[in-house]
Amino acid sequence: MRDGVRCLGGTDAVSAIGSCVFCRELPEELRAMFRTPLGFTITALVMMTAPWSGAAIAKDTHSPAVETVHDAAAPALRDPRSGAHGSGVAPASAVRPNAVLYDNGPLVTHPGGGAGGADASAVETALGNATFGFGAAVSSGRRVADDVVVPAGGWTISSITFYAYQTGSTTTSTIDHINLRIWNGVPGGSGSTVVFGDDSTNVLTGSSWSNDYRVTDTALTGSTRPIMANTVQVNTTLPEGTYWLDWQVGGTLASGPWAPLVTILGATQKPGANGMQWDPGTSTWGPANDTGSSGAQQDFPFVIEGIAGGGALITLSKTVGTDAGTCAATNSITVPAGTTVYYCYTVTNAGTVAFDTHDLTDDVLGQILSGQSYALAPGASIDTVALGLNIPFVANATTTNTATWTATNQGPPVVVTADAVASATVTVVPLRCPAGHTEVTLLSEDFEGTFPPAGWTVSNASTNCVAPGVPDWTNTNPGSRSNLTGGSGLFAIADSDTCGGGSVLDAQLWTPALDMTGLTDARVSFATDYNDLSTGAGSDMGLLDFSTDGGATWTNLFTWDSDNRGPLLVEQDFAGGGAASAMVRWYYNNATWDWWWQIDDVTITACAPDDVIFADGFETP
Ligand SMILES: [Ca+2]
Ligand SMILES: [Ca+2]
Ligand SMILES: [Ca+2]
Repeated sequence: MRDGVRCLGGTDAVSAIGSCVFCRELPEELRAMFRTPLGFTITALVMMTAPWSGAAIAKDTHSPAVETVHDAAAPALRDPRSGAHGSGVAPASAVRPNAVLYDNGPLVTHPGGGAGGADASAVETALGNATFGFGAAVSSGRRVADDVVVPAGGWTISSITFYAYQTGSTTTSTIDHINLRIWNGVPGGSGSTVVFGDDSTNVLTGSSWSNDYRVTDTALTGSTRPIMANTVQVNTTLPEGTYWLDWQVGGTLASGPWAPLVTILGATQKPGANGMQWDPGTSTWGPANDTGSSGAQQDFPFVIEGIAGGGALITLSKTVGTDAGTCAATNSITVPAGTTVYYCYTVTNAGTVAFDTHDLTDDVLGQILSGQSYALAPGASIDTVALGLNIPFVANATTTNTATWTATNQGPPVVVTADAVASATVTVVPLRCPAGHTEVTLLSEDFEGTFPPAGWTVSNASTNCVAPGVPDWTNTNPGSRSNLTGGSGLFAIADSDTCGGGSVLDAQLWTPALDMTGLTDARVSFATDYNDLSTGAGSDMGLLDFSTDGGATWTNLFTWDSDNRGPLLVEQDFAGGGAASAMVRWYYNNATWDWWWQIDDVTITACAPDDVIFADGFETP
């Protein structure tokens, strides 16, 4: 029908009654001329055109920003007395928030004053307002936004109810989509970021008539705009601050969906109203101003449900160790391949809401807890060992796994959840020895006893030391230095600095001769601090050598001519396997009143075939 009409003076159509469409306001003196038999006063003239071949006036084609009382796009003024729309009886399933944290403002201006005794939310044209609703349709790309202040202590939000209508709908909801973003500031403003949601995911979980019609103050019983209450699940915690909700609505009808305004009887706007609308044409947010003569900026009604005061919050730690039945202290360990490690998860209630049910999922280990009942009060902690769980894992490769613990309060008044994530890493090192072999330790020395230790040899050719002999390899620490090696307690040191000017330090420290017959993969390891003074030929040097003939001849493993400061652990393989008389030496050479070399915690290991271990009695059958 509307395709056949054009409004005088432009395309600013207003409303339709039956087959008549009304546009511009008529002078008062002409209105009486057009009083209809039904009692309607015609307030505008329409020029019929036949045929009408231009663009339809239907508003949705053009994605208008608002639906106004001057807008004829929808069957706006279908005779409410026809009874065709709206029963006037609140549906049993009407969404009624039951744990309200915040209500952004009233929508109803006439409780029980609408069609069939339902509520009415009236556009107060008498005050110069003209907007039924602001466009927020997915199909139009428009969005609306409004602010909310979360007080100190924060909120755990379970759900938010938004309001929308589609002109011409029945009281059966046609709303099928809401997407929601929550910003920590003005949408799109500098420094504002989205802290929840996105602009596409449908988070609508329920929609039903709110027992309220959007109408005008001159036709309170209109029933073509039943307002639907639309609930979305949020389940998030917001700390104190000012936030903006920014949402969009989808429906199955062509009109809108439209976002009705916060409406207060006798006022053109809610005091301080600052609602905004997104214009996809210009990609800007603008004030949601009523298009009537009032021009008043509006707010949008919404209701937030949840729990106040810090809300639902948990923290999770995940540790891993090699002892069953205990919670390890670290989340990072290094083990040989094939080691069985044990994970432990500790959750702490860091919020103000008690939890009663727990789920735990690990991306490597799978589901660990499912619907576990445990009363976790605010401030309390519980770990999986205490819950009776021993969580073993055979580490054959380096593994970092991440777990998510979800704690739930099953309500009432509302169900809230909190999640926390934690990771642990098991670093797997290759086995020290080849298959069929076991590592054996041939020497272990921490220099805490007499010096040189039994079987060790100090060989000095130093000259002109202030106290000859003393600063050579010793554990008496003549320079009163700290153990800088990474070891502890006493250590071996050759101290050129203490030897004094004019001295030349030339000092060797030999291990005992070791029988490595039948062994392979010899390795020396030691903690050390080598402090070099100058570099180049003739300067101070630190040499690590080995011998397979009891010290008659030596092979150099490395020569240090620059700093290798501690704490430093050196692990050096050497070709001593199979030798009947293998030795290692530390040779601090040509130090002329330079610095020092410290070593501590020397071990020499090798690999023995398992049958040799048997034969040597390292292990009893
Ligand atoms: Ca506001
Ligand atoms: Ca020591
Ligand atoms: Ca040097």
